[in-house]
Amino acid sequence: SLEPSVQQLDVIIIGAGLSGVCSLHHIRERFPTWRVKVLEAGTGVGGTWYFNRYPGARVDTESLSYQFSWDKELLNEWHWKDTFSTQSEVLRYIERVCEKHDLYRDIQLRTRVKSAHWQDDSRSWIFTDERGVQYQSPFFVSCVGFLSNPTLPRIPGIEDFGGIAFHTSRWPKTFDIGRDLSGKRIGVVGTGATGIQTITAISQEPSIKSLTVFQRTANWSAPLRNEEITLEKMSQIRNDYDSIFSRCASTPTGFLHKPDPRASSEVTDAERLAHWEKLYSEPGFTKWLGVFRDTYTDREANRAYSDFIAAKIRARVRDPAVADALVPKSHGFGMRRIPLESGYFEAFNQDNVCLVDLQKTPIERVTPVGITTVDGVTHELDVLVFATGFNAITGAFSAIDFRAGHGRPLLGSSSTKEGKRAIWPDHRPQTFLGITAPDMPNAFMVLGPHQPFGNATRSIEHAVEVVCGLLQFCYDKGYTRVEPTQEAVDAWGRHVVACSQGSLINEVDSWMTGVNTNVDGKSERIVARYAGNVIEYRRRCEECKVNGWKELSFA
Ligand code: NA7
Repeated sequence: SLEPSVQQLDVIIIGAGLSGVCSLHHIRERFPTWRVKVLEAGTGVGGTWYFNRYPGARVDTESLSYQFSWDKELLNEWHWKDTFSTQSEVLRYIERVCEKHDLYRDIQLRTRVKSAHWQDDSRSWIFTDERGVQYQSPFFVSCVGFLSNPTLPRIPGIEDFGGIAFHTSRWPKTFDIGRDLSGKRIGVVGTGATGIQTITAISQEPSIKSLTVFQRTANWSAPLRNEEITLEKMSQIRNDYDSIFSRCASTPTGFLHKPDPRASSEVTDAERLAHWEKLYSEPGFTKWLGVFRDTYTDREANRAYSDFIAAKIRARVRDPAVADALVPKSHGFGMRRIPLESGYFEAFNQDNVCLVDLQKTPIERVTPVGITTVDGVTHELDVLVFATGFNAITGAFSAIDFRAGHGRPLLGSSSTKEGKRAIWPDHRPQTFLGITAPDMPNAFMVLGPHQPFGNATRSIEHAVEVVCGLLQFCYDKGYTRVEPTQEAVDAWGRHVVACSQGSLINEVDSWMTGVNTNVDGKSERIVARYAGNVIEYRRRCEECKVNGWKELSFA
């Protein structure tokens, strides 16, 4: 039986990042009398933009297309200082949204949810936080983020390190690069998007003693080409917002960038080269997404473009052996999410920056004084930074103990746990539209597995619209229970897999294909995200709505 102190709500949202903030605003607008509450682990709002404070953290989607489109007043008021904003500016923006719409009154910070139990008789979820406080509500919107559960590498001796060590997404608020890294020997493990940003920023800090980069897999990376946005430019942009958002709605990934409709083989050598040079000279993801349409389906087309980018890398790095180690060999350009950089390759021309190629000399162990590699060399370090990524997509769900419909856990090994099969065995998601999951009644996900991630804010706004539509449908019809049919879940799963066929992106290990060597049960590639076209995804959501949500069962 429940303690009387259980807080009663109509909707509980977990997470106060862009997804949670957007959900709270829209649910509140639509159902003004409902009691809605956001539970957030951090001491502030912002999610990804609250936690990732490492030096160099910056959004590499154009800020203009990354902000919310629904607050016209704020669009007119906000001056983005850069084409690609720093973490602190994005965070200030999210805080401003919360202040402006009085969202803070329904956001409870410093509250980490530990468990979520579905109650069949009362048709509601009961959440328990770290302090043991309970919250009950019929509806639940998960806004836990798809890159929010950081993972440390499994390296022997990691706990023995005598200096300061932390994961990039737990960079201490008070740790100042100029003051606290001054005179220090710093090591960074990991060269994904985060590693590349932070390595560049740390290398450019004049007071550091040295920087050692531990690279397991070289990643393709290309120039961000950030620029300051002047007052004058900003007022032009403001007049253009309608076309900016409608352009995003017309591209396959929600970004401003569209693939070139031509195949690489349809153009002359000179035209091809001219197009690549143009892409390379432009800001943002254009060099990843503006490519010829067959770049990620045709190996030969991909190899040619990869060679073009490799030559650019080699031209920027003085030592040919270091340049060679920085050119990826394991995969072609764009098969993983492309980190964008601002002087990354030039960092390796500095005398105080050293690259350790873990393909040649793997790490043997961490010791109290640094990192020892298998060649017997000890790299002495004062500060060790792990830019080792996240238990992505399903990871944040695994931090909450779900007891869902029929008492099933959400995650777990494929073998049964106390006779209950996990809904997503071995992190293999089962969903309908990525918004609902079987045996998860009345639970909706924003940026959950099987959703398109692309330009995250564009995907968030759409998912929130779908969730609000579903809540409205239940409200209008008086339904108090909704979940997808197994048939719909199976059909959607087949569609998600079909969409990923033929794409080279799905043939490489990365967080996008569900692989993380530091997490049990994540050694095999799976299809965990919707790799199809955002336009098709929206069309399918709309079709379901128009047809009265036949794929869901209501009671
Ligand atoms: P990523 O892209 O997952 O990168 C993690 C990096 O850490 C990558 O270079 C890994 O090498 C490396 N790593 C992980 N474990 C180890 C161990 N045990 N030893 C050595 N190196 C290791 O995470 P990010 O935070 O950079 O970016 C995630 C997303 O956030 C990004 O795509 C943006 O969308 C925002 P590996 O390649 O696995 O060999």
